Amino acid sequence: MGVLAGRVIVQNASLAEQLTSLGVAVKQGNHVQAKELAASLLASGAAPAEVLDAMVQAMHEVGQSFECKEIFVPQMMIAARAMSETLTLLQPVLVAAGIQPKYRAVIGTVAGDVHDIGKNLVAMMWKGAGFHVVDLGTNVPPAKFLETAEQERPDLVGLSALLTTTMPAMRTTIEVLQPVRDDGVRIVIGGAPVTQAFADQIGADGYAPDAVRAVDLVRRLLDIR
Ligand code: B1M
Repeated sequence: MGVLAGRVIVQNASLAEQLTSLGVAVKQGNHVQAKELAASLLASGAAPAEVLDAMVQAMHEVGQSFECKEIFVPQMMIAARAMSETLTLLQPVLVAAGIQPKYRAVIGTVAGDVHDIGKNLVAMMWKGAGFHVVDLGTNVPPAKFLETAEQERPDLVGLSALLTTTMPAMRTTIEVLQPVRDDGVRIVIGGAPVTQAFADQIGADGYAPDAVRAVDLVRRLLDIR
């Protein structure tokens, strides 16, 4: 691997080296390079899960650098953009492994919160698991969740929150969703500050710590074998 005019050049690199370069590109917020590397990795047969893991790890490190005040919001934003744009390449590959949607889900990031990378991953994994997913985006008011759930009649609604200050919006959203819960809609929650204890406290039907376990969770909840 060499660096030419600020660009990471990967020639005859091993899979591990390419994955490392992808992580570096995400951390640097180099979305062009990140997409090129992810496309090349997928074309050379890398497992989509490995490509995803490299980016998730990179974002984790971005968070640590932010906590240590080594980087600030703008750098965090460009890293997030690099990851989000690269995820669009992975999405069809992950979804291709799925089957015709038999189950339906609505997902969104709760009111006051604009973090969407983890939520997008969960949505993508649910699609990959064969769900039809309606993604409401970020900063979603409780009434919007209810309106969509009434229209879509999903099997489940997923709520994501990344800020401790927006966790209370999960409780409010669950309360507002009571009419559809009475009809059997399950509510699952997740996000970095969320825990199983919090999910129990606010009466969610389930909690998953990550996107992979979010698939296991909904399969279990809906008794999908
Ligand atoms: Co923000 N931010 N951010 N941020 N940001 C965090 C969350 C923070 C922990 C950083 C830090 O201080 N270390 C901190 C929160 C502290 C706290 O609440 N205790 C923080 C802060 C403070 C803020 C601002 C307030 C900063 C400011 O403006 N001063 C601001 C808030 C804006 C708002 O929402 N109102 C803000 C803004 C931003 C950006 C816009 C710059 C950007 C978001 C861009 C975007 O999402 N499009 C951003 C980012 C990128 C982060 C970090 C660095 C990375 C988040 C991320 O994408 N992680 C984050 C630090 C960190 O998490 N270490 C941080 C990767 C992603 C794959 O993981 O989202 O956890 P995650 O998702 C996981 C699991 O949580 C789980 O599965 C996912 C995949 O495995 N999961 C679910 C998520 N949702 C789920 C739902 C489920 C199940 C599982 O079921 C439905």
